[in-house]
Amino acid sequence: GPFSRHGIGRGRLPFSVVSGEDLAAFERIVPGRVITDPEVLEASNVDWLRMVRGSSVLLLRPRTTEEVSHILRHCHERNLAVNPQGGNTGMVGGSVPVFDEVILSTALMNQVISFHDMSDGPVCPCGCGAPSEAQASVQTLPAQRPQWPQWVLADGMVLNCLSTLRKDNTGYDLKQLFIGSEGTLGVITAVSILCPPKPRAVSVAFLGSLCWKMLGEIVSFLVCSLLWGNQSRLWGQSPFYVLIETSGSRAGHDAEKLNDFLEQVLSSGLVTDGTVATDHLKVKALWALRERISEALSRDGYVYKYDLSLPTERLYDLVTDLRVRLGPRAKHVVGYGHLGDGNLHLNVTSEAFSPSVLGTLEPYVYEWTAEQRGSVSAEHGLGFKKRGVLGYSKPPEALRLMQQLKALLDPKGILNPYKTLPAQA
Ligand code: 2HG
Ligand code: ZN
Repeated sequence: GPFSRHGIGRGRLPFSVVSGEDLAAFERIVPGRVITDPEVLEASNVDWLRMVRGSSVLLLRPRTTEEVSHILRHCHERNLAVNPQGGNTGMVGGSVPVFDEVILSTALMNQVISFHDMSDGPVCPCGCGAPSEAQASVQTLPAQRPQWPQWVLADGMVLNCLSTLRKDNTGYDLKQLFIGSEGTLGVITAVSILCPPKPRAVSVAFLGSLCWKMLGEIVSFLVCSLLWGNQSRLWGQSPFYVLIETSGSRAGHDAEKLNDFLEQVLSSGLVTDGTVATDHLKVKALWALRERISEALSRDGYVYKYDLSLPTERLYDLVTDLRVRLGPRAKHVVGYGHLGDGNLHLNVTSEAFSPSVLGTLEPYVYEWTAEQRGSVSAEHGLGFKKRGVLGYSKPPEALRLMQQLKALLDPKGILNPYKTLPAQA
């Protein structure tokens, strides 16, 4: 089960168990949105990768910050553990319960509260649908920069720091503390985001290259795959692929710049194959090739996932190295990700879960990453699966401070227990 695979050496902490009285109390707080039907709960108990599964008997669907506050006040008083859940799209088992935590879903908190046209972008609550809905209603790019949030603390206290100011240096920057906290310090119920206007011109280039190293100099997204050779005629010819998107306000000007770039990379031999799109549907189709890699990997077998920040020039070394180390025990060793950010998504697949493959990968991958002074979680967080490896990327003093902050903000430890921070001895 997930415990041995993810090195969680302990059982359920002594939280209360949901009672009939609790259900009645919740029914008063969120009438008609207290879900106990096991069939409905199933989708919230399991992560989308179907690798981590909890056994919660209760899902609550608040619509307002006030409702979240009342729910948490009750859970705090009753010592009930809570699993805050957004879109449940996490990669590290952070968004589902581990045992019987009450699932607090923000799915219905999807209304745009206000939108400031000329100034700073919309303010919207943080329901999982919010960014795309906000985007649809105001024709902007996806949220580029979260600004100031509002959140509810473990005991139900509401902290409203919502504002559309671009600059605010009054005291500690509390919002940073909640970024990466994965629902262990509070529940974010609304956020102000700055949305730039939708660009008038978008071009996407999808290029094949013989050499990975050279791509590093010029691009922000790297896709490498031999796996999906039959997904499209574009795949399978080159060992490496890169997807580049440009956006701007003048189509002619952008096309000229992109063409100059393409001419350069083609004549230098960097790129051997490729296509360019400005048409909306073709742009979407090219992005789908990149965006569906994760899903394709899930169908290939059991997946060992790593999300590493590494110096760009060493990014791919780990992939080739592991192909040798794992040999035929691995079906595929795939490296892709966000090259411009130095972020490698290292994915290894095998026919079924194998302790020997895991033993070759760990702690090797983490030690290798630590030696490069990289990060063992670039963007996916630590959640349930990676909570034990935080120490590879942060010194003991930082870990201790995180534990102290957790104890200060959530003294009973009811918020997303078993997640993010290593289990304390
Ligand atoms: C992506 O960039 C996601 O596609 C998922 O972060 C990465 O599945 C993965 O390893
Ligand atoms: Zn990613």
